[in-house]
Amino acid sequence: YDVAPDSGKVLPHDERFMRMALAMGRRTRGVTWPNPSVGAVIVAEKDGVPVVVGRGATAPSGRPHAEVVALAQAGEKARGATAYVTLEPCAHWGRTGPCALALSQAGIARVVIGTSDVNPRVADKGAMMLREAGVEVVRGVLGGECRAANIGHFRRFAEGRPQVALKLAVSADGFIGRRGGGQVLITGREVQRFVHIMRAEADAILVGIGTALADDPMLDVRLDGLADRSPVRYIFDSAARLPIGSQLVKTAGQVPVKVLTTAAATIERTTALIKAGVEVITVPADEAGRIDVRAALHALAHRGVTRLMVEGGAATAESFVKSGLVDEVVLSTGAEPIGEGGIAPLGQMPLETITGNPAFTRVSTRRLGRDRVVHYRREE
Ligand code: AOF
Ligand code: ZN
Repeated sequence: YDVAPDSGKVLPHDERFMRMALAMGRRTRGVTWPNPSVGAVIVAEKDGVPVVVGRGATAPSGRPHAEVVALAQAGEKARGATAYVTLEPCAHWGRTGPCALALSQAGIARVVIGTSDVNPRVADKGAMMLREAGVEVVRGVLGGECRAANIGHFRRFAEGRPQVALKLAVSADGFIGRRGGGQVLITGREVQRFVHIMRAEADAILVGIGTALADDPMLDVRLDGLADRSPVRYIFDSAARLPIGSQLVKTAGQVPVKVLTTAAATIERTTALIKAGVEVITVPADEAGRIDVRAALHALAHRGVTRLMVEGGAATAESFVKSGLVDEVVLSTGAEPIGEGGIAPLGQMPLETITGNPAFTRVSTRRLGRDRVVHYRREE
């Protein structure tokens, strides 16, 4: 098909409105999967000044698309206006017609696209459909940021796995807990808040059975204004040991719980979990009998997950780091030491596997209360 260069020229204010579109898309991050969370802004000229006449984000569950929401808001003002979209408008017939067609039919004269799509049904076809309708098209404005905003969507299509962020919380002396000590508070309230926002922006969250047994966690989002944003909960549980009486299983009716297990699990265990409303997914094991990380991630992507947050514990974090499939690490460090009996965060691997690894770049460092949070990203 036609991959001729786009016709349009970049204008000085294009970046400003693309930034606004990025902020719109972020509003529904974590709740649009399997779709990406796209942002769209429609800008009309009024007395020579650009004015925003419509804004939209991909709706929860993935439809309607961002462009449709923004066009509905703009109404007649869309005629002759410019649309800013973080991702190439779709070109396929889904539950509704293609967004590229909706834009041209609404009279949009110019479309500024952050990045081309990776979905083969859309890639380059959306831009082509617009050009064929006589719409001026510009691509690549804040392209890197727009790609990063939906990196999970790109990874799911290109690599068959979600984007993986590993969250680690260590004490001042580098431990995640104390042996036999139950749940130890490592970081303060500000970091907990930050973690709940991260959870809200993830499609799915994953912990190992060790953590599930030791802490009996809920893994939900408990923040004002962010209710209904809890990610789907996955457990690495090679022998399907998750107790039927656990918080996770008891709340499976509200927020889905999925157990990733291996052929080592007994039929009795898996049947009991299924009866309790848990989805049981059997994946291959590695030589040590542990869940094969790549196979597990493939199963998640197959179910639509684009952004996964891994919350430990040590064995699970070690498996993920060993697999080489961790894309981001969020490391929070508390103010107090644990001392005797401390549990290392990555099992047999030193934390320097991440913090001292040139493949991981420190993208931000912030202080939250008495704690420090460092965000690392693996170079592409
Ligand atoms: C857009 N605007 O807001 C989003 C788009 O299953 P469907 O029919 O909803 O299409 C999903 C595909 O559309 C998805 O894989 C991605 O390529 C694109 N997402 N496109 O024009 C949007 N979320
Ligand atoms: Zn669309």
